[in-house]
Amino acid sequence: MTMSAEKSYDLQDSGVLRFPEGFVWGAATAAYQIEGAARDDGRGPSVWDTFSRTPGKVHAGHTGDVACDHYHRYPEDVAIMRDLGLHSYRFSISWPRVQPDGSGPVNPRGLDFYDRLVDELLANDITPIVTLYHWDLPQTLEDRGGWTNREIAAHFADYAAIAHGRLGDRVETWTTLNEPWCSAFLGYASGIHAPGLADPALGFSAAHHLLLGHGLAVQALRASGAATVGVTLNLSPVIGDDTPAAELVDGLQNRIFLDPLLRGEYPADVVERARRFTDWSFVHDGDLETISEPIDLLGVNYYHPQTVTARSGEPANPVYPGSEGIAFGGADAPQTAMGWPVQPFGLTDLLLRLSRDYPGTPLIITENGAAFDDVVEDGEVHDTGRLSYLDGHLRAAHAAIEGGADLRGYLVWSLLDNFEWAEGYRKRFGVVHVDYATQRRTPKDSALWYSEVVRRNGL
Ligand code: IFM
Repeated sequence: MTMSAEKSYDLQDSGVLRFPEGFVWGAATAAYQIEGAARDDGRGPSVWDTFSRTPGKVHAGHTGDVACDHYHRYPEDVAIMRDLGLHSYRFSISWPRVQPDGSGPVNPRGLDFYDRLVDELLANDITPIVTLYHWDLPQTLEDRGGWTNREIAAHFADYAAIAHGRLGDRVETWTTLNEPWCSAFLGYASGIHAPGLADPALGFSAAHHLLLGHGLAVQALRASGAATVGVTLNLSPVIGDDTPAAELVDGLQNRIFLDPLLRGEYPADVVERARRFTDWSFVHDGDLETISEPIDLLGVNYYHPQTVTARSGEPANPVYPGSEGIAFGGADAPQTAMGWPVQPFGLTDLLLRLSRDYPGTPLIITENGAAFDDVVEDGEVHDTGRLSYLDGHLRAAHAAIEGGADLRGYLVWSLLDNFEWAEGYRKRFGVVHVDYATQRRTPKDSALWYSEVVRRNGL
């Protein structure tokens, strides 16, 4: 889908907006970003342990060794969510905590942690939503080729069954992957994320094996009796006056995952463009049927649209292999601390586009939020930038519901400030501030405001 830059919605109207009854409000996190306890209770090493120790890969050499120490402080974090009135909490399970080598022996002490966390959530009336994979691949599997090795897909399905076997009596909603685009194209095509490989061909093969792992995991979860199964994608509408450029980037960002998952086919234009890197021989007969196994829920992570302009001589953006001749950026909008434009209308357009082009799959916003340079003043954090970002995006989500999108919930990214991957701890996305020296948590103004939104089920 492409959009013209002029398109916008009236998001300024501050009349009362109510969300549908039963709308799910919550917050999201991920294991490596908050847990810490990297060597506790038999956890195996992950690619992010290795990558963060590789000089020059992560800002200031930060690692997830301690992070928010959530592994030990989870009761306090659950209490914060309870006090905010959140309905739901999306967290990820660390594969190397549960299966230190990614296949073979299970580590019961790792599963015990998630057992305790789920019980604590339920005791506080908070519904758990589990993500099975949020980027912390067991290093042993990476040593055998990681997501570029087809064998990993079956290992992932085994791990899904193990996790469901322990938690499935209390957890209803399961998502397989978080943002496979990042795993494939930041991890294997551009080297920005772990494992730090930079080869476009590997990016496409990793994308396919992630999708195959998802499909096999859906089958494994269904066989174990999982009630609701889905996947989370990071999707960005592409804005540009040059239609072919915008179409190409839309294919490389969005349709490369949406089409196989929800239509059982790779988009022809993406297949053609990628032929300069790969012959696609990693796609075997029957794979697309597995990948398009029906799902109950599509998780949408939205932060900002992509603005693109055709510009001859422009080298390819390594995260979009084959994108030479296209310049990225230049949106006329305020920016967050990540340098990302604040353009809430993109969320409305995205949700309506999903409803139109991929009908029949309920949607949930599994991440939306913003980093700002927050400071604690007299025990308070006046994060007006984040508050207005969230306000704008909730209005945008509401507009999409009014336009017919089947949106079931909204999970803010993130509950806590945390390890922002290659950016280390310098970018703060939390609605709750974390002082990493003391591990003190301070709900920001945005958290208190969000709590009111949840209470009123509206704005
Ligand atoms: O922190 C990340 C998260 O792990 C995945 N989605 C985007 C967030 C902000 O960059």
